[in-house]
Amino acid sequence: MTILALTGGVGGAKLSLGLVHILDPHEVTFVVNVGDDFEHLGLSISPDIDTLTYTLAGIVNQSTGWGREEESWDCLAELKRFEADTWFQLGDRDLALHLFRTGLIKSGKSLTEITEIICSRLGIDYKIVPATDASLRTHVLTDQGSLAFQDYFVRLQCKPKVTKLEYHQRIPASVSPAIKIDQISGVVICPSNPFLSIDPILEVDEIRSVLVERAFPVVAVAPIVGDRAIKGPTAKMMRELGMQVTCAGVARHYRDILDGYVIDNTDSHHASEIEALGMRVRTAPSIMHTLEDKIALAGACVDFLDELR
Ligand code: FO1
Repeated sequence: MTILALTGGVGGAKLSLGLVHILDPHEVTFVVNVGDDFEHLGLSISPDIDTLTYTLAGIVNQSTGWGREEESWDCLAELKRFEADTWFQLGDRDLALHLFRTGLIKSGKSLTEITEIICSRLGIDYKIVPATDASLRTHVLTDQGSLAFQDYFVRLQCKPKVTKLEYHQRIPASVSPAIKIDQISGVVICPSNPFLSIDPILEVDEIRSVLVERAFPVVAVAPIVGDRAIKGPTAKMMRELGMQVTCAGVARHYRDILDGYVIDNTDSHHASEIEALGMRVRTAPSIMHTLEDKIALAGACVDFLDELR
């Protein structure tokens, strides 16, 4: 039996790092968002998979939370000379991974198989699995029109006003074969952006339906503390979508799939409002600065799952 951790982006990778310090590889599977994936300069790029892979391998750039540590930028500088697209920062070491992945995709391997190969070459014993091997792409509808995810997020730096999210599937996306639905003992939804990181995972029908009809507990960690996102544009997007910008606003968004919700200590005044939605609340320090913070929050999630079982 295994816990699934649903994750995407930098906030998700932080809690995931905490989880690997308290769980063995057979006890947790990381299910990663692929809505951010795109093709750029002819390369297949899977940013959220790479953020988690680099984090668990201990080679992530600590200041950005994505990309490689000890990076160099010679290729990007040459691309600038050709007046190629350089708004998406691809470092030389990171490029090696994209070249490797793109070659394997061209040879017919699935993203699940490729991710497993990359993890094993980087010495990661844990299972990192894309939510689906099919094409599932997040599009952000804004006051500047419909934007592909990375256009919105990186090129336009989340400035356009969001009106709606869409998740485009060429064919109905089926769950990655590496996710064994009948082996799930619990689910942790990491404090990732609900619309950009978690909802695309829940767009995979089998994943959403197993969570709705669950035979195991599901807990989430609030990505909002006070009226601010722990990281990134979550609070701005919630405001633009007309949602209440508090941890309770996110709980309402997830209400069909949650048994438990971890909120920051400073937000304990929201507990009764959240419990009225039909879930239990646990308070914990949820801002993860140090490795100890990540391990403590991961421990609170796993204990909470045990309590709810
Ligand atoms: N995020 C940025 O804000 N700017 C970038 O130039 C950028 C480049 C990049 C390259 C490789 C990679 O794996 C991730 C990268 N990210 C960048 C992060 C990426 O946009 C993610 O989709 C977001 O962090 C959301 O999860």
